[in-house]
Amino acid sequence: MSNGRIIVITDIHGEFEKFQSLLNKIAPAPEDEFIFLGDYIDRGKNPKGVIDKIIEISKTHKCTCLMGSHEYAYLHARMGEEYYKFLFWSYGGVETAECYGGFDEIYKTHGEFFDSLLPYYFKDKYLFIHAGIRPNIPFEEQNEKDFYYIRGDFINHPHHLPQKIIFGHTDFKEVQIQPDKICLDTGCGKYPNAHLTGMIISPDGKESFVES
Ligand SMILES: [Mn+2]
Repeated sequence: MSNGRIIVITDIHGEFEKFQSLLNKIAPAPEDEFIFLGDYIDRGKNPKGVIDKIIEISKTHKCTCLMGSHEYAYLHARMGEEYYKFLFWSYGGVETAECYGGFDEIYKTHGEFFDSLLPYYFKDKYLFIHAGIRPNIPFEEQNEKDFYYIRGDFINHPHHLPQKIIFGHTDFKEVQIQPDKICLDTGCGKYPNAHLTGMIISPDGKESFVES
């Protein structure tokens, strides 16, 4: 057991000020650890600042960074796949390319970060993942794309894994708390007045939420 808190943040979407404001409110202690659930980029104006900040945090804190649908789309767009090029440019990639000074510059600047992103993370009684899993299919047989893109099929059905799943990807006005899952995406990057919401798991297992 660690004596630090676990701080979970998802779907920052380039909103550097909201990210910084949330960090100020959380006031991380050296023993705290961070888990980021993906979607660092797209829509907001400063995705480069967001990723630079995460890299900075990772020098002083344990950080686990997961792949989001937007990073997955960027990496596949980069490999020339038309469908992902369409997704990238249709859902906020314009702002990201502008911030980095070009599409290729994103990878030139932060390729190492993109290549280090994990598909999911099991810890204690939790599974952390960007979008979810497909219910009623064993974990070993899951399709990786569902980890980044699934919505209603996951959200509206019990998943029957022993872990509680903490995820983002689908935005709601408030944090969605169900017995077997919690969605933390409160629309940051999508709506000007939306908060970025962080989840804190204290060493005694208590769950709480902080807004930017
Ligand atoms: Mn998102």
